[in-house]
Amino acid sequence: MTQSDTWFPNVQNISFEGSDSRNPLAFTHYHADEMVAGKTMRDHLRFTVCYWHAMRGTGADPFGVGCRLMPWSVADDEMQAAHQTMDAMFEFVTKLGAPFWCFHDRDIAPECDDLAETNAKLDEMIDHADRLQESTGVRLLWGTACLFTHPRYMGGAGTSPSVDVFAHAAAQVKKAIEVTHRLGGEGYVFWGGREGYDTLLNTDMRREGEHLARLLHLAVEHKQALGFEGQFYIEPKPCEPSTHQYDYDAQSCHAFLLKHGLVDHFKLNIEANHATLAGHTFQHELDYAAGHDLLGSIDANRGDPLLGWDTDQFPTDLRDATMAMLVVLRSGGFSTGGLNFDAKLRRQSTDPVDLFYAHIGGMDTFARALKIADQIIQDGRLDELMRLRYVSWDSDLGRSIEAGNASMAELEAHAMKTNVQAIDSGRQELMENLLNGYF
Ligand SMILES: [Mn+2]
Repeated sequence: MTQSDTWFPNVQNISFEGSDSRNPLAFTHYHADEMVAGKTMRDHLRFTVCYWHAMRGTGADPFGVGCRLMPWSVADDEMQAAHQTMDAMFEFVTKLGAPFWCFHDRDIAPECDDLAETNAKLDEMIDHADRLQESTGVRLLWGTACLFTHPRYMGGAGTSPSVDVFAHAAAQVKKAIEVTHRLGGEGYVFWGGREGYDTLLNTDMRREGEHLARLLHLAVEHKQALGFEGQFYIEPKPCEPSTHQYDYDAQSCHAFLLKHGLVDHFKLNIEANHATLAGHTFQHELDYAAGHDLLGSIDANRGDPLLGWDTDQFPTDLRDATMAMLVVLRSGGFSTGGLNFDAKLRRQSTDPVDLFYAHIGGMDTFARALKIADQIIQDGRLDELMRLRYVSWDSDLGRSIEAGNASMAELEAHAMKTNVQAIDSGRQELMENLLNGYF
C-alpha cells in the first residue's frame, strides 16, 4: 500500500487506541482486526466513505451557498480539480482505514453539454480511480448515476414526462454500470432522486411507475449482457425533493419489485434518515427488509428529529446503531453490502480535519453497536422472551395453521372448546429494562 500525504498532511493513519484514549484522531472502539461473532470488525461493518458528501460537500443548504472551500477543489480547470479531489479521497479513505468508497458518475468527473465528451472525461477519471484502488487497496462498494442534479431531470429520470430524458437517463445508467463493473464494484444503487411527483394534476402515476420498471428491466438486461455480478439495490425514500417519491419505504419498494417481476434482481439499500422521513424507525425498515430477504446495504446516517429534513448527519446515536446491528447480525450479516456514511459535515464544520472527526465518530458508534448487539444475542434473554410470546404457535394447531392445513371448521371447533378470553403479558417494560442493561 502506498500513500500520499498531500491533502491531509497533519493527520497520520487513524489507529485503535482503546476506550481510555483521549486522542480525538484515534479509534476508541473500532479495532478492525478484532473478532466479534466469528468475523473481524472490518468484515462485519464494511465501512464506506461516499464521494459526494465527503469530498464534494460545500455546506450549501436551501438558504445559503457553500461556505466551505476544501483545498482540493481549488484548481485552474475542472479536470485538474477532479484529479486533485480523487487523490484527496483516496488519501482520506486510506488514512481513515475504511475498506470501501462509493460514488455517483457526476461526483468524480464534470458534465459537459455533449454526452460523448462527458463520457470521455468520466473514463479519464475511472482510469485514475483504477490506479488509486490498485495502489491503496481501497475497494468500490457500489457505483451509481446522478439522475437528479441537472435541470433535464426536474420531472424525474425514469419517470420523466419526456422520452428524450428517459433515453438520456438510460444512457447514463448504462455507462455508470459499465464503469462500476470496470472498477470491480460489489454493487450498484438506484436512488430515485426525483422519481416521484409534485402534483397529481400533471402526473400519470401508473404510467410513470411502468416507465421506471422498464428502466430497471433494461438495467438488469445490460448487467447480464456485461457479465457484471454486483448486486443491484433500490433505495427507499418517501419524499424530498418531490412531494411523493415512488420508492416510499421498504414495504412499498417490495410491492413494486414484485408487481414488475424485478424482485429476484434487487435488494434494498436502507438509509436511516429516509426511514425516519417515512415515519418509521431505522430498525423498522431494516427489519422489514431482512424479514423478506431484501436487506442488501445500509446508508448509515441520522436525521434531526426537531428538523424533519433529510439532514444526513453522521450516526452517533448508540441505541439506534445497536438496534440496526442487531438486525444485521440476526440476518447473517452483509455479503455485498456495507455501512456507507451517506452523511455530511454540518454547515459550520469547515476544516478538512472535521471529516476525520465525523467518520471516526460514526465508525466507533457502529463498532460499539456491533459488540453490544453480539452481547444481546449471546445472552439470549430478549430472544427467549420473544420466543415465549409466540409459543402457542409451536402447538399442533399452530403448526397446522402455518402449514396451510387447518380449516375454518377446525378453528371454530377449537374456539368453541377453548373460549379464549385473554393472552399473556407482552412484557414491554421488562424488555426495555433488559435492553438498557446492555449499554
Ligand atoms: Mn439522506
